[in-house]
Amino acid sequence: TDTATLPDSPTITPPLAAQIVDTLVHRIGKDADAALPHDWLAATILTVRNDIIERWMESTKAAHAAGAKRVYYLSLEFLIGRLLRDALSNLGVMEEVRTALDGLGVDIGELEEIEPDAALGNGGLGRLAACFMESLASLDLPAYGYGIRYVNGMFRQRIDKGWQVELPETWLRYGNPWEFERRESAYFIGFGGDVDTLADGRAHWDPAEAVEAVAVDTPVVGWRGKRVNTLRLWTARAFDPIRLDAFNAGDHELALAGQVRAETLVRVLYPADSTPAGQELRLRQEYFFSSASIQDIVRRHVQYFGDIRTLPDKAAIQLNDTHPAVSVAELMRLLVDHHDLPFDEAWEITRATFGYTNHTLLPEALESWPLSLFERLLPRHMQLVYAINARLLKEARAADTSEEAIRAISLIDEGGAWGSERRVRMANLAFAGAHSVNGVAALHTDLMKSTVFADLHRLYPDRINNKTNGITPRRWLQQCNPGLTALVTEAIGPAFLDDAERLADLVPFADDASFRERFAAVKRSNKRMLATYLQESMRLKLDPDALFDVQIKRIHEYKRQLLNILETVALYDQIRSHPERDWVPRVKIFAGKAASSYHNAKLIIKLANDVARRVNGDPAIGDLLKVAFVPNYNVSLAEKIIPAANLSEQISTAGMEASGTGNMKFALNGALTIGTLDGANIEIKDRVGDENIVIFGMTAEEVAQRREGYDPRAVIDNSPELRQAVEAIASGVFSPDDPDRYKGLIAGLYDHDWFMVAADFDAYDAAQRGVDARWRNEGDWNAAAIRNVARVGWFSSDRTISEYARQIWGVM
Ligand code: DL6
Repeated sequence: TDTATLPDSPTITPPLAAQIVDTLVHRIGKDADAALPHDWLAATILTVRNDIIERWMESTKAAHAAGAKRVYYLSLEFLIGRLLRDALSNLGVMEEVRTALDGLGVDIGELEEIEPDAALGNGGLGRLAACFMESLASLDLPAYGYGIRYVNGMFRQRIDKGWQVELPETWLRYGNPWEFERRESAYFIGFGGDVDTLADGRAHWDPAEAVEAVAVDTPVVGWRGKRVNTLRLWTARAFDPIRLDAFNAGDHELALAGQVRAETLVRVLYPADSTPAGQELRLRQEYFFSSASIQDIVRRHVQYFGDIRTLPDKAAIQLNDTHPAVSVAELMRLLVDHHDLPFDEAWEITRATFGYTNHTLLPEALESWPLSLFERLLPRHMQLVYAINARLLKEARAADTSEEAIRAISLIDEGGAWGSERRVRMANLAFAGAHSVNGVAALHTDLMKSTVFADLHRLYPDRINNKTNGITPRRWLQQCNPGLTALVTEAIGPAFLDDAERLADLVPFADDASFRERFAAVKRSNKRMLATYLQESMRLKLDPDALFDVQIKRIHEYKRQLLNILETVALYDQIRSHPERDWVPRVKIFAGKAASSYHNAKLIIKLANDVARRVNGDPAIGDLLKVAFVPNYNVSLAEKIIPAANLSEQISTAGMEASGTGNMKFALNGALTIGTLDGANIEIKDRVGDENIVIFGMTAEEVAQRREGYDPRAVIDNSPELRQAVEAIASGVFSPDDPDRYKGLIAGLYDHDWFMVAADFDAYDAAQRGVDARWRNEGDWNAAAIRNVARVGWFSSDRTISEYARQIWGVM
């Protein structure tokens, strides 16, 4: 085509359309006539990437030249989602690229839709890591993210007759034009074997097996392209890709076994976010990526600064939960065995370098490894853990700590009860090896001090601090909600694009009736787009004027999707019994994945689907109530649903949700929260004001008190609405094909109800009817929604990262 013709003078950059076609021809090997959509996608990415690479190199060189301290964020999960829109928008070239593609007859929207999600994470923890990477670049802070390049990320969820089916996610099917393999950055990672202790206290570890970790880099573009940082994900390779002796002897499987074993390490993301892995592969993954990252950090430091003892001045390493906690022992090993530092000095350096973030208090999610497994796989690290523990317990004894507290502080859980085995406690190792230990919301941090880390906190009272989570407003407002972004810009100017807290300038507009109408029109248009999408993808017809009530997140009993479903069933019953009443039309939207081994979570998905089938097919209900379980929840789906939500469900049992970040995304997009006083809901309430949020249920303290003598059966019997809903589900009203399907689930409610669903039901139900009443006053509803948008700028991850940078990393 004409546009492919390059100008004669090489000094003039050809127009963008010509560059894209040139890339298509010379890099992809197709012409415009033969190109398929994913060829156009790759050509577009490779073309805009040129500019990104230049900025990337500049960023790296400037950090070197300045001798800058770098931040290293170690995380087993990065839930990135798609990158094209993010990169174009942050570079400010979205319109230019759209126009160029238009001219080539290619719809950029279609390209955006076929880009696979990089789903290298389970949920909140992984998505937080992705927001943090973007904010680090936006704040111009030199940083590396370190993780694993999983070949298959978070599984693809299909809903088959209402049941979750897990299918492999194949995001790398067409290659990944964003990434660069760095064959020169490769490290030896050993497992097993023996340790020889040398006379000087050092040790020589002779691993029984080893793999090679190879770096694969993805550029992370900050807002306005200010800085480009690196997300370095490790892939694994066998040192000997093939054993020729075995191959020539005819044993082809054995010949390739080493490579298969190496690839297994990076094959799949562990499919749970708060259940114990208990599997050797998981520990191998953790050590593999921790060791490669720490070796890389130490190598870079020595190369640029010479003296390993200055490491804490030039490197801040943040452990995203305990998954990388073995890094503490790995750094000690390198310092003591490879850099010949005395143990005490190595320990000072280690503690000054690491920070640790805790993301959950759920006991089942606090990682610990059977000591026998840890010792077999990492014999030298086991020795170091013992040595660190001896030091730790000596300090504890010197501080007059009781024997009971000593047992809680120890890095080793001595087991014993009912013959349980000894285990290595990763949270205690991370706590001991870090100068800062932070929680992710105010309540969570307080609970860390009074529960799981109470004894460690008493010993080191200055170590625990709070860093309330945040979300990047680029992805979660500007990119996912262009309509609202344009409206806000028109009202208050563009300053909020650079400083989300300037959204506060919008507060007075809540009282402006004409602005409220325009705000409502944007929301309605987002709802219409979502309704069209759901009509096309699920063949479900929704009324865009109904109240869109949304609960999207991992399916977990503590998040209480069951409470929401029970209330839905109660509402369904009420509408059927009293059709004459003035009901507010509602659409209940659910989405989320359950860990493949989590029986009750999968049953809750089935229940949501069973309820949806019955309610949606009931002509007596019409459009007054619709229920949708949208399959395959991921970042891209969240970007479609959140801008269309009116009501955000954040209804965890108080004390159990560390923070939540979905709650922030919804509020930023003008949804009202219905929620418990849990996690960051509390801080959202403090900022948006009591009258702009719907709070119900027990506090964390009340939950703890209520457990004593809690009798859920009596509670259910005393609540006519709850009893009716529970009995309907238990008796098979929603599962006529298998009337006993939910007997066990409901029996759990009667029997123990650990998550206090029954105890909070009436308060929740009343709060929902209060929501109906508020919804009827459109002006007031929209005013409250606008105040939510205006007052949650503080939850920008730029604010969170600034706090980490100043108070933990010392880089700002
Ligand atoms: O801090 C990010 C995110 C919080 O917002 C959620 O409340 C919390 O549940 C989540 N934690 C995990 C736990 N995984 N582990 N271990 O994902 O972290």
